[in-house]
Amino acid sequence: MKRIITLQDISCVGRCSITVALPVISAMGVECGILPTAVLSTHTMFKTFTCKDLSDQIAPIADAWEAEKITFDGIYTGYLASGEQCRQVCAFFDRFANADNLVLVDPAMADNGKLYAAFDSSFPQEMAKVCAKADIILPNITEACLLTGTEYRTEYDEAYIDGLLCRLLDLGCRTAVLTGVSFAPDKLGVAYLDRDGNRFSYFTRRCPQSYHGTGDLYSSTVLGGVMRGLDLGDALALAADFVVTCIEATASSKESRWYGVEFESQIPLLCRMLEERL
Ligand code: PXL
Repeated sequence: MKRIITLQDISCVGRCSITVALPVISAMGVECGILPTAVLSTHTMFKTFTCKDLSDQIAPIADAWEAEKITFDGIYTGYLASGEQCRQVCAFFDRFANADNLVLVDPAMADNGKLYAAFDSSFPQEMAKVCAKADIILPNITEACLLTGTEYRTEYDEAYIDGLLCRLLDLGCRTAVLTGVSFAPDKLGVAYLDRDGNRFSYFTRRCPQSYHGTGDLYSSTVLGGVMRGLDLGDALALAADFVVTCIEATASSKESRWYGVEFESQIPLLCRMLEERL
């Protein structure tokens, strides 16, 4: 069985980061170790929240793993709480990333044209250094603009998306995947470009609802799929289909909550979708 390590926060309530990655990746048949980089009461979209930054724990935990000769088939990062934490994560990559494993970075820091409230304007350049060390990065369009100093647009054409993908590769990563791409009002999807010039895109129907944590659900499912041996395009498509299913389940649930997507009820379906594609 493949083993990955995910470095991101624990938001105790609200279905994002580790509380999504751990159940989803485990259900996909991949061992999911965690390195909690911060503990928050909820994610930062709530009016009131606490945050204990655990950046100073990353190096000693890495020391212990190195002493125990623990290795990982994948390293996956999501929301990082500070610029200092980005530097600690880069140092972690330098110790644990190698030619035989995969580094996937979801630079979760912004959406809808805006940086999340907890960050200042210097944060994207620290996250860009984390992206530089990745095999695969998965920004949305807002994050891609902040990472590359590109003007954010809500109306765009294929040339704009292509320009963003090229600039993301210039950061240093091997494959850039843009999420939340749309060229038609009723379709939403992803597009990627890699260093060898390979391109791929995949679109699903657009759901009118939007829930927090769908980006984390998407990245976790992509990583699970790739670790199970799907090629990247198949993993991106599987994850897109799964997220749409979860959004629809959330929208039709009586307990539908704005802060998180109801993925739990859909886990058996995810397992079937994965098995069909293996
Ligand atoms: O879903 C991304 C995310 C993860 N973790 C925390 C967040 C957010 C988005 O706001 O605040 C703490």
